[in-house]
Amino acid sequence: MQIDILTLFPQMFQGPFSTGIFKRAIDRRLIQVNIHNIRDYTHDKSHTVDDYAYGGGAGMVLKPEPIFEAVESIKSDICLKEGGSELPIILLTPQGRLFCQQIAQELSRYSHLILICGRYEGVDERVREHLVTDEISIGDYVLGGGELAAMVVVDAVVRLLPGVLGSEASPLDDSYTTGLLEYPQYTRPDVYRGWAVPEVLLSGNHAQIAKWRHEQAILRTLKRRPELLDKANLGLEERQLIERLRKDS
Ligand code: 6GU
Repeated sequence: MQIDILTLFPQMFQGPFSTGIFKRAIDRRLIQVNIHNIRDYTHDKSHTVDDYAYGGGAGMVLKPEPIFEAVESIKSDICLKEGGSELPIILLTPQGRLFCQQIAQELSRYSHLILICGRYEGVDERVREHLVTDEISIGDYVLGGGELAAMVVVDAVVRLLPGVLGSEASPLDDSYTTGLLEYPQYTRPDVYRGWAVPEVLLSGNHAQIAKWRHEQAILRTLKRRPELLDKANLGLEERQLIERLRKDS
């Protein structure tokens, strides 16, 4: 997958993309990440990227020209390489659709993504109307800019790509893929400060362990995020278990 990110702060991406699964995925050529400075697509002497809002009010608005030109330049490179495949152009903004695991899965199916990081008080509306194909928000709070949101989106998408995680960890078992929060995990020592690991996990009985973990996942989801259970993919037995747990509590 090729990911092009447009930003006014390219240096923000240096840390995350040079460590951990990103670095591994880049080194193994599973992803190619290009960071573009929007300022490089200005033509005036002072490299102006923003301007006052028409109609007045505090705060600057990102100008349309450098953003259009940056996207068009990236698009023409991509078209030369592989023709007319569908190319999402995503604006990161608090006004976008709320990011979730399902959107991560949807985005992981494309061979290219273009992400535009909004800044300041806003982006000229013509960028929204005539350039971007999608707008994403990562939650109901306001960040200084779309950069951290872009990193969140890229992290969630990249770990779904084949070969990015080691074979030992499957993204199919994740919370939010199963629709349930994860069960409690333990490692050695089996007793720490008098707190023992649940017996069943030491039993070697894999069927019992799987059953315990599944029940714990349901219990934890019921306690912490009950609204997830309505959407989770559960069978009759599991629904009955939930009903019993709900009555007991
Ligand atoms: Cl994508 N951008 C900004 N500036 N704030 C946000 C956000 C994005 N998602 C949640 N808050």
